[in-house]
Amino acid sequence: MSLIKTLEFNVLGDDRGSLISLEQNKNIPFDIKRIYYIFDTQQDVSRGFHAHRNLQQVAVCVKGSCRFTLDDGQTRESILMDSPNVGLYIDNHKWREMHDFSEDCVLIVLASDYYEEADYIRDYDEFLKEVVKNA
Ligand code: T46
Repeated sequence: MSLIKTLEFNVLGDDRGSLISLEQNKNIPFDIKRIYYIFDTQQDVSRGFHAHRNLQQVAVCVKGSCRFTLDDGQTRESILMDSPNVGLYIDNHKWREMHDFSEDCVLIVLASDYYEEADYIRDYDEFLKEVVKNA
C-alpha cells in the first residue's frame, strides 16, 4: 500500500476565478484544530525531518511547488505538490521531509491538534524505535 495518500478537492470556479473550500470531517478527514502556512522558504533549504506521535495533517501547496518525502520506517516515497486542489494526508508516525521549494511556494497545513513540541519525534533513530514499538 502506498504511503502517499492524496485528497482531491473540488474546484468551485466561475468566470471570476477559482475557489476551494476545506471543511472538517467532510473533505478533510478530521476535526481541524490548527492551520499554519509556510512561505518565503529560502532556496535550497529543506524542512521537516520529523514525525508526529499523534497528529493527522493535510498539506496543500496553494501556490508554487515543493516535494514531500514520507517514510514509515520501511519505505520512502515522494510526491511533487504543485496543485491547489490536491491535499497530502499525513498520519501519525510518518517521517516527513519537504524539499525543492519553489521561490513562490505557499504551503497550507491543516492539523488535527494544537501545536505541541512534545508530539514531535525529531531524531530518526528514535522514530525507528517508536515505529517498531507501535507496530
Ligand atoms: C509538519 C511540517 C509539514 C509553532 O510555534 N507552532 C506551529 O503550529 C508550528 C507548525 C511550528 N511552530 C514553531 C516551531 C519552530 O520553532 O515554528 C518553528 C518552525 O517549525 P518546524 O521547524 O517544525 O517547521 P517545519 O517546516 O520543519 O515543519 C512543519 C510542522 O512543524 C510539522 O508539524 O508536519 O511542517
